[in-house]
Amino acid sequence: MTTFSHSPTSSRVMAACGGLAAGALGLGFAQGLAAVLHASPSPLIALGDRFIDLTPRPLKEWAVEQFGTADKTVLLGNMLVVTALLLAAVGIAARRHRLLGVAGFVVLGVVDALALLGGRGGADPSAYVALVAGLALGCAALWWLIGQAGMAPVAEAEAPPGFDRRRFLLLATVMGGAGVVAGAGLPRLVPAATGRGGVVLPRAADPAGPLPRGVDFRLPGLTPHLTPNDDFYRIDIALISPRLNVDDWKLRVRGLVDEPLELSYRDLLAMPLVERRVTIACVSNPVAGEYIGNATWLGVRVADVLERAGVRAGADAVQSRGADGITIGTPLAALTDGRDALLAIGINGQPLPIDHGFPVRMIVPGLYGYVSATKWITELEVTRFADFSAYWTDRGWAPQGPIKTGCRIDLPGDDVTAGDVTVAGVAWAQHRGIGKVEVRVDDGAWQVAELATADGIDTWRQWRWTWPAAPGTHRLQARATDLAGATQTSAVADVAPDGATGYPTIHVRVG
Ligand SMILES: Nc1nc2c(c(=O)[nH]1)N[C@H]1C(S)=C(S)[C@@H](COP(=O)(O)O)O[C@H]1N2
Ligand SMILES: [Mo]
Repeated sequence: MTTFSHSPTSSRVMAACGGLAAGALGLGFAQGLAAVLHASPSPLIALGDRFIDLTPRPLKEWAVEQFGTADKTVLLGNMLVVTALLLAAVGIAARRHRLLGVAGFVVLGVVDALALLGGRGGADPSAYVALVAGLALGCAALWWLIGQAGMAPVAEAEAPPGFDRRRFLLLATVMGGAGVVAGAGLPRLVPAATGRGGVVLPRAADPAGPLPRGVDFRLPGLTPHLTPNDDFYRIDIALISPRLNVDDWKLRVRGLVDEPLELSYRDLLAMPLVERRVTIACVSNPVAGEYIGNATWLGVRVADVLERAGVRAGADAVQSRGADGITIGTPLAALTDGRDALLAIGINGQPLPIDHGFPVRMIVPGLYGYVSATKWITELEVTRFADFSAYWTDRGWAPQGPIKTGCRIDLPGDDVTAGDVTVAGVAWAQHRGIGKVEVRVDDGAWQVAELATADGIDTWRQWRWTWPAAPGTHRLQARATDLAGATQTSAVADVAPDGATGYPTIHVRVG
């Protein structure tokens, strides 16, 4: 057995380990308890949510640009590192006086409680229970552990009597490990975490019908007409996707309605199911970007649900809420004008993946996701645009977000051989339909591309054009025109506040 050498530095490191271990135990227990109690958000997620919500737009855009959809993993990682440093600091303080350590944990707990309090649409009361229970456990663990070391109250120069460093580290490791096990393990004990595995999608009363012949040129490297679920882009403010259970899920319909409703998943499935192919896009999709995808959606018409509740005169908007706390404002007209606005339960023949909104999300042809595509949806509030402002509107994005006509050049790659070269891509003008796509080389005349067969007006449309490519480096651009004859603008605009514009451009070296 080694006995602790009494250098203050080493004692400080020990104390830091103690803070970390006791903190991990408390935090892990609180995280686990939150899962068991179905408390949302958990202490860590509450912090992350506040961080995401308070991040200024330029920083957020920078993060998305740097890390893409991994931005959340990076944020979670950073949060864990900062939390660990804070816990270690509290441990060092506790070495001076155990009460100082307890005070440190309490301060961290209060910060988290404030995050819960100021969070999106209020936290569950049980979230505070989990936090307080974890805090109490953490404080007790710290008190005990530091006491074991005989560290405090001890003057720095004084030798802690009978301190066994190895035993202390063992205790700290066991304690921290128990925290990790509680945080990671307890949530797994919660029965039927989502119920997704047990969902069998009913058949559509009104199916999408087979894909028309010729919608997909099937060219290697060209975006397929239908986006596989695993390739579908993901954008949301949820640090961890809410895991909802179909047995507990409810959709409240309230606001300016004759009769407020509460629909269960079963109620929803009992309504006529409609299946439609719709291309959805993110307002943050840069010109030629990847935040767009086309899928077959199965769901109930939003209009049918609203009709059951009876929309009152004067309403012009529906504010929907997601279980991650988001609010989304959609024009009432887009939900009731006859287009296929759905409360979707399925995508491409599967129940919605958890990341894409299980069990129910909204899909509205023609509108960017931030004003229409509410995932993990829990509420429809019929209201007036004048009476609310939604999550992204509060952060400077436009209250209304119709999708702008656009296109992308997928082919060819950077290097080709001189001769006939296939240029191809997709074009979209949701709910207006694509009428024409043109390509030009080095600012030459616009050449009309061949269009794939249209699949309705709510999906994108593939296009291709054969380019007699001469050696040299060339600049290719494309532009789309909708069925009403309106061509996408050449004016270059950023994604904020209501969607990027400009012609997609590629440079190709012909050898
Ligand atoms: N609950 C919830 N729904 C949401 C969002 C969100 O942050 N939370 N983001 C919206 C945005 S901005 C887009 S573009 C789409 C993306 O849907 P997807 O991740 O399934 O592609 O979801 C929309 N629905
Ligand atoms: Mo979006």
